[in-house]
Amino acid sequence: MKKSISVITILVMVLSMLSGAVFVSAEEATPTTGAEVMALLIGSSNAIIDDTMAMIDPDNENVTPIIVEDRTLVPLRFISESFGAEVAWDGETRSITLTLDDIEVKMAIDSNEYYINGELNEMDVPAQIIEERTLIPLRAMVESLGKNVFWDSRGLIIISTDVMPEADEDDLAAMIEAISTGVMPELPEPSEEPEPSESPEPSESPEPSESPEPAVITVTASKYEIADHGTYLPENTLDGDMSDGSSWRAEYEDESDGEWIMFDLGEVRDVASIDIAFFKGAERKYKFDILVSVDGKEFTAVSTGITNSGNIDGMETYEIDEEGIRFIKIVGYGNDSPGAPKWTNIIEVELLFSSQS
Ligand SMILES: [Ca+2]
Repeated sequence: MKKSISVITILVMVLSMLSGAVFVSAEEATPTTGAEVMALLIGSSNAIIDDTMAMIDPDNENVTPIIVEDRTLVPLRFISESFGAEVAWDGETRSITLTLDDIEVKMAIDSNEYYINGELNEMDVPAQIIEERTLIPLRAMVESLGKNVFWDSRGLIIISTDVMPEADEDDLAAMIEAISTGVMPELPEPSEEPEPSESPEPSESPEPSESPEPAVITVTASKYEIADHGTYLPENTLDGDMSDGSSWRAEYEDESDGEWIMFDLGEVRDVASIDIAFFKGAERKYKFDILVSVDGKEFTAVSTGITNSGNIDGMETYEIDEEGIRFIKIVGYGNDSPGAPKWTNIIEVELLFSSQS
């Protein structure tokens, strides 16, 4: 079955929308392996990274960008790591070293001074710890990373590797709404290449009526891992790549509370089942729930406390059999391996629809 993945990233959205906006253009952007663009909102614990919704701190919804002394402060580690930077903390001197490509930035808590490659710079307000996280002024953040920034008076902040053109008021409002609610906006389906009609033998292989082409599926998660060895984004579960590194993974920190990944079908559909391939599925049994929702707010449990077989590397099918749903959420509670018991690690997911809906 052909994959239908949301290829409209927020980057595209941003590129097509910003106009007449206020810009601070930092130094020429440096290429990185991290995100291209991020959107944040003052007072919100959500952030959009490329086309994925994430929480700044999944354990603490009080970690948000805030205004202090008329200056916007933003969470240093979350933003830095999302853009591929490394952040080192020295507890003794309460200082931070941020490394991105050939940039090295040094700063200290409660100090207004910071150094970009040894050159002294000054922040309007000092780096400070709030809710156990380091926050620094937005301008110092983007200048440290060599990024561009856009903001508006409603508290929307967009940090981008590329310079951002043209803004549309409706799109800005949609982004603010998305970050406020934690639900990605519905985006139009990208214009697809027409199916090749070259085949000399027509209707040789009729499409199974079981799986009509879905609308754009978008995926979000409670959290995900960015590490030196890989970036385990939720959209890795929809990329058709079954290799180990192409997975979403998240570690939960509280027994009572799993980590989730959620698929938004973009429209209400009848869902027959979901195929899930777990990392090391032939060795590990992962415990998880499957929930569904019409509106993305009220969820109904389809299965709770189930596991994969623990002896199959590859897709296994789980019944859903729900009509008229739009959101499918998998909540993971880790697995039975002694080495990494708190991790949920999903390589690939495929949804099967029961009828044209
Ligand atoms: Ca994958």
